Amino acid sequence: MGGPTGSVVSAETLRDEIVNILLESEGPVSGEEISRRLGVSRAAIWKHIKALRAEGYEIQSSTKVGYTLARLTDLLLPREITRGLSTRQIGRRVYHFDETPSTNDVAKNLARSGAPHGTVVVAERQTGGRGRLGRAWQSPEGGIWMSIVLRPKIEPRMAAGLTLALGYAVARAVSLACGLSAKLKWPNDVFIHGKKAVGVLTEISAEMDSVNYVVAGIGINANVDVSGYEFTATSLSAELGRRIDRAALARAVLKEVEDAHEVFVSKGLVAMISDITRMSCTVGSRVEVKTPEGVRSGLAVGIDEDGALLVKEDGGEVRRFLSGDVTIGSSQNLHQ
Ligand code: BT5
Repeated sequence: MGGPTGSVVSAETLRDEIVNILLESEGPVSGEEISRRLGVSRAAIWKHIKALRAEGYEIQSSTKVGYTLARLTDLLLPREITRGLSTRQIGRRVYHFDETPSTNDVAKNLARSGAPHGTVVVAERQTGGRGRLGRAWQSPEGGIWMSIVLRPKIEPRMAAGLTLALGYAVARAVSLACGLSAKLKWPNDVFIHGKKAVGVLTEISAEMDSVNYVVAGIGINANVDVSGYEFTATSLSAELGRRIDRAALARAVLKEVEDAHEVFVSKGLVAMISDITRMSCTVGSRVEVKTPEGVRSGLAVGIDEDGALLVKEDGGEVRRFLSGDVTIGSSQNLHQ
């Protein structure tokens, strides 16, 4: 679209600008004023207002006084995520879908074709949401289904540590943004009051000695009704008794992921272990760990510098697990 100055401005940018003008204004803004400030015709402004309404923005209009923004959209549109985002790189580029099979697949394709560190893919619904080991992940409307492309300069053997650092970042974001006591279940599930509210699927592409990219897939049951699920789960809205601001939580997650990624890459997991252990509901509990080699059980006594879970088996021997499926039994409260 060409403006009167001859510059070419995308429809997306114009809509961003219109939302900003309406947000900043204390009262209604006339079509004429928006048209003058953006250098496009009033007819074009009207067309963009209609498009914004279709995206879920509640914009009132009166022929005498102009336009008023009564309510922002509830969709996780890029402009809603990036407004007020305080990160340097993560979330500076956001791809939004109403529906896609899996945001991790989209992010992996983008990463393969050179998408920069911090690229984000988000969807309102996933039709083929994935968990680990081929398991399905329920992804109806109201959740945050998001994948982040990361390009850490690390060796592939550090992947388990990064997985744990990412889980910690998401748990911290949920705690800070929602005021909930979120716990990290090793390696990267987030539990609230003993039920799973968030799952993280970390997928890695690596050579022998370097990582090409990591896709961190984060699934948050934000405003989701989980009562019909045949497994035990919870959502943030169920825990809080109200709907949450998904864009604000998405921003908090991006910020915490950026911070955790930076600490991990520059100082290693060792700099985060005490914080991670404090947030863990696994350490201090009796656990069963399922691995391809079989099931082992014992008391989870700690997490080491590689991100491995340390389990003291009933025979007294301490084993380390770099991956595996953990079931938590009774807590022995070792934190005190
Ligand atoms: C996970 O797997 O917890 C990782 C989930 C990652 C989902 C995100 S959403 C964005 C991105 N795109 C994707 O396609 N995936 C990522 P896992 O630990 O394997 O847990 C899967 C198990 O959790 C299932 O077998 C169910 O028992 C349970 N489950 C499925 N959907 C759930 C949900 N919405 N909330 C809580 N539990 C769920």
